[in-house]
Amino acid sequence: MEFGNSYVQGVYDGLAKRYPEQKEFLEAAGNVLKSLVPVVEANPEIEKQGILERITEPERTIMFRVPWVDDAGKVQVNRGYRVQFNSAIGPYKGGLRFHPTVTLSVIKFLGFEQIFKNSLTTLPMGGGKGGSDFDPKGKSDAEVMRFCQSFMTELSKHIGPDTDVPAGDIGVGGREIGYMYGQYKRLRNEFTGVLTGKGLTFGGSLARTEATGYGLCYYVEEMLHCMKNDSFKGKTVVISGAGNVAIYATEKATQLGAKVIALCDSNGYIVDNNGIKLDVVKQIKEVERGRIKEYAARVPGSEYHEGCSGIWGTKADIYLPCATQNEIDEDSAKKIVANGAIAVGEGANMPSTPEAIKVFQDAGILFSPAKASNAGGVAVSGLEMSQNSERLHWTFEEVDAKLEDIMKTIFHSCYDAAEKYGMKGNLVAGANIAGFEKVCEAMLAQGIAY
Ligand code: NDP
Ligand code: 2IT
Repeated sequence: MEFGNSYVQGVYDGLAKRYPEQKEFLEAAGNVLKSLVPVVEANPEIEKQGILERITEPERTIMFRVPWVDDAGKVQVNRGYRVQFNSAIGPYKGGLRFHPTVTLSVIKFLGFEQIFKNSLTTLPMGGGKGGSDFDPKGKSDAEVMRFCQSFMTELSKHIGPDTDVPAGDIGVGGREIGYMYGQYKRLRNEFTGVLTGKGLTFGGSLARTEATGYGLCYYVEEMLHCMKNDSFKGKTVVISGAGNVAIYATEKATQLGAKVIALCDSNGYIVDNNGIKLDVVKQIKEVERGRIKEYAARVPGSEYHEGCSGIWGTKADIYLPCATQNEIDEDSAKKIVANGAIAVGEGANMPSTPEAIKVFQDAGILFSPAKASNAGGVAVSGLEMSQNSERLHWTFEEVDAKLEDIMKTIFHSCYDAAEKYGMKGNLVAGANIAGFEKVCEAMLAQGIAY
């Protein structure tokens, strides 16, 4: 990667040399470093104080063995991770991902992105991420419980309500958070807000389940309004994924007057030109933990196609990738542009490859980067921490109104930061810069330990 600045180039080249196998982390770090070149050039303290070298190296990386017993009585072993990336502006905060593709590189990319995302929310949260290569798919409830208990037995030594507060991500929802919370409480004899995304009966926040998907739509609505004098109303929308983020993005886009016509899982995608029936999707995915293919069998007039990438060939006005990283490559991006899209809003973390982002930017379509437009989940996690600290519950309406306000504020921070550095309309650069500025200021103020 070329940066046109010798300091930034040196930082990136150093990372590439030290972590040649960490493809996802290098992709995320390269993207952020590229946006920061004008900031570095305007502020010599950044180089002098080694801010970029420090911010790209986690404060702490914890890797551990997770042994558990399956239903047949056999011992299984997975690997657990928690990367505590940056605590300059608050306790480490970020989700846990349980998926067979989890590696240190994946957790590092997610933890790195989380630093800037959490800063953008305006709330006092540092960046972290964790997870395991455990695959919850096809496991019984009892197996998932034993895995979560074993995972937390080690993780509990490293987290705490004022130290590090994990939450959900791919493969970790209310069920897993509940089992992990129970184990933490058993081990520590403490009832604290050590995890977010908890059940509503034990400290969870209303609207946390909906927050990422709803927040994504609030952000995109504001982007459409401010940059194109437009809105979701009357638009067709393609959404990838069929999990937590995709489901609640579908719900909010529909409430805002759009018609969502496609969803997918890792096996294939469905198209329903009459508009996705979300009650059917919720029944299949949230209640039965089934496959999205079932939808086509239950809803006449809808179709199922094997394979995921075909979803980007489905014509729509707005695309919201909400499944996983690098799900939109250059070819898929070209299809989206050829379909006449007006906007792409990232719900998943880093769903578009750098080549895909270039295609969108060259075509002049609106593009909102993940760390800005999917920050609603962690923002409401921050509000859950506030409620836990004051031992109160806020109403759904109160949390939802705060979420909408935070998402609009994030849009304007990104827009304004891009404009300030001469890149008007480039929300990728704006999000990286606006997220970085607060963390950088805090790091400079706190000095380093000799
Ligand atoms: P879920 O586990 O609830 O759902 C993930 C969905 O994406 C499932 O439908 C899954 O299909 C699909 N998926 C996963 N991997 C792939 C793949 N390789 N190819 C195609 N589809 C895939 O996770 P979430 O909805 O919580 O997370 C989705 C994305 O949003 C992730 O990138 C996550 O990091 C991000 N995110 C989540 C937040 C949250 O609050 N939950 C907050 C901010 C970002 P299948 O069932 O077949 O695996
Ligand atoms: O990627 C993310 O922002 C999340 N998975 C949510 C993290 C959180 O702490 O709520």
